[in-house]
Amino acid sequence: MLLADYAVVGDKVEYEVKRGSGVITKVFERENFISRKAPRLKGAGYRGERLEQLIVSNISQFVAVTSVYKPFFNNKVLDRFLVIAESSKIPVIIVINKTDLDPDNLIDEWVYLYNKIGYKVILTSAETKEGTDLLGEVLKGKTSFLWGQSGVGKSTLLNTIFPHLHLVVGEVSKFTNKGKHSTVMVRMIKTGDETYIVDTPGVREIDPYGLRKEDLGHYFIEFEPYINNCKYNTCTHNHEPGCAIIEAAENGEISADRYDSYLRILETVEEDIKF
Ligand SMILES: Nc1nc2c(ncn2[C@@H]2O[C@H](COP(=O)(O)OP(=O)(O)OP(=O)(O)O)[C@@H](O)[C@H]2O)c(=O)[nH]1
Ligand SMILES: [Mg+2]
Ligand SMILES: [Zn+2]
Repeated sequence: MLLADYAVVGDKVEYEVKRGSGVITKVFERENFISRKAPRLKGAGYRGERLEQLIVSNISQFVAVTSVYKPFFNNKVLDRFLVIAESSKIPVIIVINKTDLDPDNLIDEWVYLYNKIGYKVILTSAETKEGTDLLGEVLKGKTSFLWGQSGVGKSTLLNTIFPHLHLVVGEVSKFTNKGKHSTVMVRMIKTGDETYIVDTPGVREIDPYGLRKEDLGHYFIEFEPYINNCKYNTCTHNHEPGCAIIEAAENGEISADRYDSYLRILETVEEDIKF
């Protein structure tokens, strides 16, 4: 079920103002949009299919923000963001923030992997300002949507690049290493000529919406050259004999971490979506 009949940040709309209050009368067709499965309500039992939750529309790039530490870099979460971006056909770049907390550059292994697959990775530190000029350049002239877990530093990075913004930022818990959800709503802000940024609240749960299991492999972009070599054209690259993806994962051509992410997302697709 598509919950598309309400306006989201990024929509172009017509509205009427009557006695000081505005009413949206029309939402124009969206060039693109990002959505996910609506999170389960805390305490609510599992009840059938989860609805689609629209997050933002009409963006030119998706900036998946992560951090090396506080919270720890989580490749599984990042891979979910990448799947959402790919399935929405929106260009995505990866930001890994807080490099100041990684003196031994342990993150380089991941940077190498994502670069090899074909993603642009920008290493940043709002503390030392590493990479922030470069990120500023990448944002220029675009409408960029920043998404990531709470506490990775989305708002801090934006404040560093655009000091006049004064976005609220929050501490990361010493006990759990998790952010405290300082940003509470999705907001699009104009920061210059033709430059818009969308700051968002950190996400806890991130399940792509509306994927078919036989399509998921196409959203892992490095799987693409192998997919046609699978024996069955409905292959879900899970258990099927003659699967070229499984073979490539076994011989190291496809990273074991990425293949594992694939299997985990596949499980959630199978669990919820019934066509
Ligand atoms: N050491 C270090 N700390 C940082 C860096 N960037 C942000 N922080 C800190 O991380 C904490 C969380 O930053 P926020 O900007 O609020 O994170 P956010 O991603 O916007 O979090 P939500 O709004 O909750 O989603 C703050 O205490 C920041 O000072 C960095 O590059 N290095
Ligand atoms: Mg924030
Ligand atoms: Zn296969």
